[in-house]
Amino acid sequence: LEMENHLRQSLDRKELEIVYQPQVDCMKGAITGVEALLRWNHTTKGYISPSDFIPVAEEIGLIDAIGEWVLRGACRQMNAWHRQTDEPLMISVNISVKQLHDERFVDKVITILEETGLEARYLEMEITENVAMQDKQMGVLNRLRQLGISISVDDFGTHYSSLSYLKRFPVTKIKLDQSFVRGVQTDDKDRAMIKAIISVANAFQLQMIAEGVETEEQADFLVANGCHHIQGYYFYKPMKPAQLQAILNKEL
Ligand code: G
Ligand code: G
Ligand code: MN
Ligand code: NA
Repeated sequence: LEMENHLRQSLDRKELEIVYQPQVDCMKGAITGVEALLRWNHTTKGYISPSDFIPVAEEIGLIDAIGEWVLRGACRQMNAWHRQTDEPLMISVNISVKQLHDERFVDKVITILEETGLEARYLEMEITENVAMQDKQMGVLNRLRQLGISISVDDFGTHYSSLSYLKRFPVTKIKLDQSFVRGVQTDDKDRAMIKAIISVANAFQLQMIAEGVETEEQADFLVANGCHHIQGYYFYKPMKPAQLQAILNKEL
């Protein structure tokens, strides 16, 4: 209950913050996108992980407001970066399935794109497979796709019915969960799973990215097997905008 009350005030108190983690295309040797990741710097408790407070936000009906705040902030930041470079990066924003239940969601997204100036084709929404995803939410995803927004299945392979999802959903990308990547050097089954998921991505003509890549061996294995988009500490950790800005200034 205490967390609920604090969470309700976190937006007004400016305790929420967005950090950005680059996504690298190993073939190009360049950053091609960044994922926006929410952080809560609680006044007394310090840093609280989104894994802990997003479920609370969903439960108390605060996810729409928080999600909108993240989306607006991330789009605004990316549009600012776009004005400084010739090679525009993609911005990936995590969207809770609960947000898709809001019938005004698509209109809010359109408004945010207009307000921030970001073109829809540079926005990707990362959505985790979820039982709450029903036909109605698929309609929402289709409308987002029609606007030119990309849809990525986050944590792919860890939840239920992954394959039937891909058949039914208008997705553009699979995001390989870090639990598989962690086993690259030690677990035959994880290696087999990664290869299988890469085949699935190819068969469905979907883009693919691996997350949680921490070592050279993991990156090498992924690239050798056809997954060359990589996100993970091996390349970059999530960082504050100013720090990423400095990296982009050097790179681009
Ligand atoms: O960045 P970190 O590893 O702490 O994130 C933990 C979890 O929180 C991840 O599953 C991530 O998808 C989720 N998360 C991070 N930022 C957001 C956000 O802005 N919205 C939602 N819904 N989830 C987020
Ligand atoms: O579920 P989602 O993909 O949104 O979560 C991404 C989370 O993974 C982020 O919170 C980010 O902080 C974390 N992350 C990103 N790269 C790495 C990594 O290389 N190792 C670990 N352990 N976590 C990572
Ligand atoms: Mn994500
Ligand atoms: Na994930």
